[in-house]
Amino acid sequence: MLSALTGVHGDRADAITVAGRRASYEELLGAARQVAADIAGAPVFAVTATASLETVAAVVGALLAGVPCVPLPPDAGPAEREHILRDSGAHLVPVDFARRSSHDPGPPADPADPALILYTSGTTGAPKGVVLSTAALTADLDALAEAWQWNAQDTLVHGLPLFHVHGLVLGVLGALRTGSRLVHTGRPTPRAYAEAAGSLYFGVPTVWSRVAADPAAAGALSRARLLVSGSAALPAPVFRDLQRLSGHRVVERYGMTETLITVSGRADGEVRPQTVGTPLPAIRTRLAAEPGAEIGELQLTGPTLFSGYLGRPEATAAAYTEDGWFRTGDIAAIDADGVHRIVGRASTDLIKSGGYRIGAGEVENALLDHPHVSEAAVVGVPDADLGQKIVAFVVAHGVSGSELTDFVAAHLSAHKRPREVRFITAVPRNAMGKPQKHLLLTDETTDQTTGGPRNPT
Ligand code: MCA
Ligand code: AMP
Repeated sequence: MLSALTGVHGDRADAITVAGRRASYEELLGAARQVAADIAGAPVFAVTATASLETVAAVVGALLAGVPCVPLPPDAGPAEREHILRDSGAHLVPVDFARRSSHDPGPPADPADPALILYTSGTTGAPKGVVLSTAALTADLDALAEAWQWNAQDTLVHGLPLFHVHGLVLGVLGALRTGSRLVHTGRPTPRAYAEAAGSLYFGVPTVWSRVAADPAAAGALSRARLLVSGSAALPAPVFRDLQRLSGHRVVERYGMTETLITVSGRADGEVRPQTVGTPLPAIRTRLAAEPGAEIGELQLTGPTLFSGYLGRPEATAAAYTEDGWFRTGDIAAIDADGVHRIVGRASTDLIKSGGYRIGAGEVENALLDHPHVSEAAVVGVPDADLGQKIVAFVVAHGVSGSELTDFVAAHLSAHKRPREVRFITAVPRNAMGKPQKHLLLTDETTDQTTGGPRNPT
């Protein structure tokens, strides 16, 4: 994974820039060796995954020591944080980039061993730990490097969070694996993307939509080689605007925390809007479609798949078909030339907002922890900026919508907060008591659209 650290940029003072701080590979290796020494012998460790050089050193230290790393979202509230630490058994290890070691931590770990444990939401319950091996990570990064002609001549730019696959695996490990320079902009603002003057850019659709709304920033990206979008569907108007303003047809790729990136457009291929390209080498895909139907659940196999959900063999088994294919839960179509299109999700209880995957059940449970909330149903509503925005329907008295938003933001993490709270008199349910969420978006059940309750008590 780390062979490129001694490559062409081995002695560059600015091989890595994160949120304005620069480091050479030598400095990074020194800080990572110190982390490796600090965690040696531990079964697993956690790091507060701020957008910082410390997080990069922690992850490289994990690989050097062969100890899996759990990157903790920095704004995780007490409920989420305790869950992740308890579930993984990891202790938080502080990282100081100024502490460096020259001690070689020894031979690399077995590639089949866990390298990262990333927590991700399901439709119900608390997030599960997705165990990713070094072998899966390297298989994915090498396939992407080939598809995107990504190499040590590139400067990769992005500003994505360092506790998910997109920002951490592609955005950090990908740069280290290929030996490209990395500029992490701290936050993914259009201006920061424009100023970074990179050759290769990563973003979620919300980021691209904001870049497209800033013609000067989008125009500055015309000097780049390749723009890549993923984590959610890139809207066609954003694709068109970026082509007009930057000259680039943004390449889309598709993946999941559990599978890593499995399907992608290519730097040397034809790029069509609203398609995610073809399966990476060694990935096989199929659709579980009704006879005669052209769309169905996308299922896949290949070397980039996770090793399982940590401590949850039943959930892991349930994620696979009987004949061993991973069920993505995404509904797709495959064109005659093998180009894949993602057309939706099987479950409405997994929400994608700003590229973050958020389980409706987790937000509902957080709302129900509030003493004034008696019922809660959470849905994802189409939103021009975020793709979907979280809307919470609650039965509650004596509390305002913004108080509930703050409650969820503090309890879980800020990106899981409802962007809108609507007060209703009862959650519509079927005879079995199951919420009928599709009925919630009709006006009849809604007392009002935003803010506090109509009759606060
Ligand atoms: C606002 N804030 C609050 C509240 N309201 N904080 C606490 N309580 C509140 N009530 C704060 C936030 O903490 C944040 O602070 C600031 O306001 C802005 O809020 P935020 O929601 O973060 O901003 P946004 O502008 O809506 O974010 C858009 C975004 C973000 C930057 C695009 O959604 C993002 O980073 N998305 C990337 C998700 C991602 O990487 N997904 C990849 C998953 P402050 O500014 O201080 O932080 S991996 C994956 O999907 C697969 C493998 C794949 O295919 O890639
Ligand atoms: P996560 O586990 O956070 O990585 O989210 C994975 C989900 O993101 C997938 O199951 C898809 O629903 C969605 N996703 C990722 N990339 C794309 C894309 N290019 N187009 C549409 N959906 C995507």
